[in-house]
Amino acid sequence: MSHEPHPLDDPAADPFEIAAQAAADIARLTGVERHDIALTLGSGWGQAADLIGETIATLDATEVTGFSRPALEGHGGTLRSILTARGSHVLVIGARTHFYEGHGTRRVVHSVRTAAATGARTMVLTNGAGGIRQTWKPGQPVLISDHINLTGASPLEGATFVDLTDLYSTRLRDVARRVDASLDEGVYCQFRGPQYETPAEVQMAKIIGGHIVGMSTALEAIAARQAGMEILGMSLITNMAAGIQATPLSHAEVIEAGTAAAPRISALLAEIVGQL
Ligand code: 8IG
Repeated sequence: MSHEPHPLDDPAADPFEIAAQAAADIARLTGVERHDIALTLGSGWGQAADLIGETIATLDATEVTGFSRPALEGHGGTLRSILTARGSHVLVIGARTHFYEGHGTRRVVHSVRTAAATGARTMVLTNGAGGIRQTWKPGQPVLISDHINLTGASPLEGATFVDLTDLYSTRLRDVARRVDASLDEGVYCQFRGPQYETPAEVQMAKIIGGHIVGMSTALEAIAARQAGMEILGMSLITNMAAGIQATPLSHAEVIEAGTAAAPRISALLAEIVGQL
């Protein structure tokens, strides 16, 4: 099957220029000149968009430069512009590209760079993930306090030395805990995937300081920091990581935990976004 060439696959292309074009597409198609907050919705978090505010426009991501169809298969693929009660413009990204799709980090972080180019200063990254902490239960949302990038990859190119201290903003985690004081937090380990970890890999992640295992957020957070955004990361623990629970992981179980938790965590996320 042949596809149109993807603009980000041209090594001579400037990914920030393509993100600027995408942001111009979004401004034109939504009629919203600038966005203030961007929100990427991962597994289980999808219903939050309906609760955040008034939807100004919904775009098919394929209408926006760089969000081409091949990168979107199975991922909904919409971008929504929402106006909150406080008057903030929120760009909701329902079109994540995962590193395991094999198209490289430029495509993985294009949505984040586009969000920054629309003007967003705050990036909220959500995901579904596995839990290492014994006390966590499937369906529980947790804050990301830091990450360990085990992908061996980076969205940064060349000698781009970006500081990652307080990557997952202490201030924004405090805002989230003002909405729900019971929110726990942990260190997110990004594996390449798409296979889930072996129990030995989960033990390794635990020993090196990880509490959450996932396949998406670390690379996106690095790009968001490079773009100067303040980041809030939240994981929905959809399953105990391999070997932490006695039974094998099943994708159906992951989906089921996400579906069951969706109304509660979506309301929580919408309330937090309303406070940002
Ligand atoms: I949902 O257990 C979900 N995503 N790496 N491990 C990794 N990613 C995940 C997991 C998990 N569950």
